[in-house]
Amino acid sequence: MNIIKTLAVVAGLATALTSFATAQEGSVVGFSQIGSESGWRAAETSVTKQQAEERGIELKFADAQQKQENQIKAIRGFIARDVDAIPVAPVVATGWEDVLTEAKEAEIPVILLDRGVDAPEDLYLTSVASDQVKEGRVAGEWLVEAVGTEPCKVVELQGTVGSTPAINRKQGFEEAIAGHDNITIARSQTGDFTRAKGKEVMEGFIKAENGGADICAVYAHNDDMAVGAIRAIKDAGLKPGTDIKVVSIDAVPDIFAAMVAGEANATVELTPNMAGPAFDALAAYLKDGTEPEKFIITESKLYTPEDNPQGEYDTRKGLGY
Ligand code: GZL
Repeated sequence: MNIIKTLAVVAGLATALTSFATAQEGSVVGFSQIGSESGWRAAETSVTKQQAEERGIELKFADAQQKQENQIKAIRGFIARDVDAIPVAPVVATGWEDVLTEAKEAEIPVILLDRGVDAPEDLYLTSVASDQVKEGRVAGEWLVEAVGTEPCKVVELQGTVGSTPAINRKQGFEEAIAGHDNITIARSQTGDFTRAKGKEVMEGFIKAENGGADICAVYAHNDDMAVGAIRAIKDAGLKPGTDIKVVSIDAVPDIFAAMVAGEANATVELTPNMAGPAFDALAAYLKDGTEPEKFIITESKLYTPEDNPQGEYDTRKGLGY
């Protein structure tokens, strides 16, 4: 390709990139975040703020303290301010149709982050989330592999009641252990994705199951509840990771620290960077109305103590967890 043509191509690319950035530069978005219930949530918040800053987006941030009514109030506030877009991490799946309809009528695109909603798909521009059923399945498949044909009584720490990750991660895990009659879920209760509640509920499971002697494994819908459960197992004089296997989801630094200590066995990674793909889709939409994929699915990778947990801890620590 001759030098003139090359320069023309480079110039074209530069213009495209500039206009892409310009489409987003100076836009104002209102982010309705669930809260700060877990290390992963804190990382998602910090990554979202950093992604906005890198793009020159002004981010209005609202922390709902895990209450849907606070999210709905925040979204209405963003509509009143006529922001350019509203990213939302919906705490539960139901109860969004009215407020999402109000956003649509105000012609403000809504983007769902990390959780889904039971509402018509035309009420949001796109949804960026993991395949949460797959996350549960990967966790279950690890346990099936780990126990073989040995009898294994599992206790389950569920996420927030009515949230799509709690519903889907339960479904996926049950799919994976189906047909393996030696593995049974003996008790299942919500720990609301928090360490404190995870510890409290695990203490109850241990009391109910012969001081924990009858429990083979704990499956926690997120690492924070698993870390709480590890505390409860140790307080009961048992060894997490050996007396009771620990499998969970998120891949936050502290679960890798537990693996280094031999106290956790497996986690399924959930990227905290849902905002990057979301803002890219928004830029294209604001620039020329390009409609993104309705569902942008992030990767789910299994990590065990064989996967350099110290290195994974070092990599993740400081990413806002
Ligand atoms: C899942 C996300 C969950 C995390 C938890 O996509 O919504 O919420 O797994 C967080 O750590 O509380």
